[in-house]
Amino acid sequence: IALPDTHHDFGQTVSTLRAQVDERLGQWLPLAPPQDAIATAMREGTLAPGKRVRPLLLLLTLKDLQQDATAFDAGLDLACALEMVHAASLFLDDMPCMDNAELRRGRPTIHREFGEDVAVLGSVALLSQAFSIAASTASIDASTRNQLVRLLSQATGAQGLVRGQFHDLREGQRARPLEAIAHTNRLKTCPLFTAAVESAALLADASASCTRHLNGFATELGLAFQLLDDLADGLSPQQIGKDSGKDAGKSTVVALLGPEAARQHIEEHLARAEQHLIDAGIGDGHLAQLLEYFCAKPH
Ligand code: GRG
Repeated sequence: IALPDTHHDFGQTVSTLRAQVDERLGQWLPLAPPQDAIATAMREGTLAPGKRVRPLLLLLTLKDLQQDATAFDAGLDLACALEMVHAASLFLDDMPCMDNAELRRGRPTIHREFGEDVAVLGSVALLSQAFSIAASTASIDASTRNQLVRLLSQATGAQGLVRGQFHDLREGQRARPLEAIAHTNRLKTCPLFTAAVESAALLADASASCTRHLNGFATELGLAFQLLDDLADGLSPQQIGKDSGKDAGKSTVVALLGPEAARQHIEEHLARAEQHLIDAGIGDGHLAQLLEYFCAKPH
């Protein structure tokens, strides 16, 4: 008996969702006449080939919670808002005052191509656009929409990405114990992961217990994802392009314990993520396949 090729099928699902996200992003992003550097940077930076993990998390959660086409359509808008916040954060993260990177998604970083002024202004414009999209989400009641906007705002602001980034910048340069590194990783990488699944849970009107387990799942996946990112960073052109003064010697789990132990930690996070899905009652759905997909094909 031929077993279904689940990875192949799931790979198709992922490709289709990415294409849908990119099409919708293309509709939301400003059309860019060549002389409009801000619009061009917003468009190119956001549509550049990233993995679209945060949108995938939102949309696959909706699928696992058996949502219909109307909810999926609202989810696509929210997925775009999340990806725009993520892109905005990458514009800033790559700047000389932060990680000082030359390359992002295989292309010159925004400040290298367009200037630092455009990177800052483009980032602010992307954030503004993201909140406008979230506030305009169609076909949901006003109270749910308010909660969705608040969720995105909390994931982004002084208690979310901004806090995580500041921790990373200020603490990441000195030697730290494992717990301190894990704390920074949780602050900087998990907020948009948890916002993705919690947005889907809100759209689906999921139970408190299901939402709690989805949150646990996204946190564990985020932690695994950051370790994968650190592992890949050691080899990637991005790292080679980075200013040695800024980013070399950053205290990551990989730097502290070595790649083997980091891989062990990744496995542990992924196992805990899987358990959360089982506890949420969706242990054999799309999100579970996403975990397998990550193990088999980390990046
Ligand atoms: C909210 C605009 C704004 C800024 C907040 C700069 C900043 C402050 C936060 C950046 C936080 C940051 C860079 C976290 C790292 C997260 C991470 C793993 C990035 C790489 O994400 P991938 O692998 O990238 O999903 P792709 O390119 O695939 O999308």
